[in-house]
Amino acid sequence: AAYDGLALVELDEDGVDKAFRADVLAGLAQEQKAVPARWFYDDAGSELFEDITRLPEYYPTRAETEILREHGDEFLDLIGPGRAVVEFGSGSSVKTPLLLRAIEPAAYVPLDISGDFLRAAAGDLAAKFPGLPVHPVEADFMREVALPDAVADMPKLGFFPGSTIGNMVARTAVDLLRSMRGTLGAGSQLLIGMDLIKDPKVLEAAYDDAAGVTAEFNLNLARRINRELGGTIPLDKLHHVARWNDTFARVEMHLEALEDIAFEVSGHRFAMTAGETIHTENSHKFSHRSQHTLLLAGGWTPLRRWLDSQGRFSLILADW
Ligand code: AVI
Repeated sequence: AAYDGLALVELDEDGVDKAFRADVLAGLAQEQKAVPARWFYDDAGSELFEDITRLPEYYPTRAETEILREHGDEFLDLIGPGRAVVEFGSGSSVKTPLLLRAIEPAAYVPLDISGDFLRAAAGDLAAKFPGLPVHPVEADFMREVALPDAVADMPKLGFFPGSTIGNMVARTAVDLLRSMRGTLGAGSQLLIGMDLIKDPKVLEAAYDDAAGVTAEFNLNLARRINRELGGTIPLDKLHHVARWNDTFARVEMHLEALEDIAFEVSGHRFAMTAGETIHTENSHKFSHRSQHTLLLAGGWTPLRRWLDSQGRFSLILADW
């Protein structure tokens, strides 16, 4: 499911999401205009992200699925049976079953801020694994979460696939890793997907596919602003850009103005000159060393790293 998540959704009298409005108005007032990537994932955005995961250029989902499919025996050796698997995000219909089948867990606890996604994913999973206790928790996993009493005495395995950690700047990523430690407790393990630095052409293609699905995903954010916040952003004057930022080791997505434009959002006026951008996403990529540094800074000791057969993506097991 889509990652959604720093704050609980709060609606005002008009049914407008206050946090969305606050983030957009503050972000568009900055010198480098920016909107946090978590706002991509309305229903249309979540469907477009599912389409992205099937694109020929977008290798991360296939690469990580291959790792999960190939190394089940080693997961069982290193993780062992009888753990409660706590998934940060409500789970993918392909990746989660591969892990659960490999390690024979005692329970499955999906955490997600979106109750709808969570219930759908938990229901699918329960149908696939009839004997497995499933305890969905509707919560913002960026903060420490109290897990259900039913899993209190079980050792935990946190599962955070997809390199979603890469969508955060280092400071936020470390905060999240530390709150995961608090959520999972002493003796827990973490299995986390992290994408690797590679040829910028391959990276830029993964975020700017020939079919234009990622461009649509990016533009959908402006469409959402217009629909939900009374915006007048001229969508046909914005163009999708994905570029490798070597200094920060990340692919950045932006919406670039093709000419000078002016628009309103929630009654506030904004202008962009031709070539100016709204920064909409960071997707950090890692070296083996930077993965270690980030995990250690977050309080996790790396135990083992697996790569896909083409060495594009990694899955790392770490412990407390
Ligand atoms: C969810 N996240 C890990 C994706 C990524 O690769 O950073 C989001 C995405 N943005 C554009 N394409 C995919």
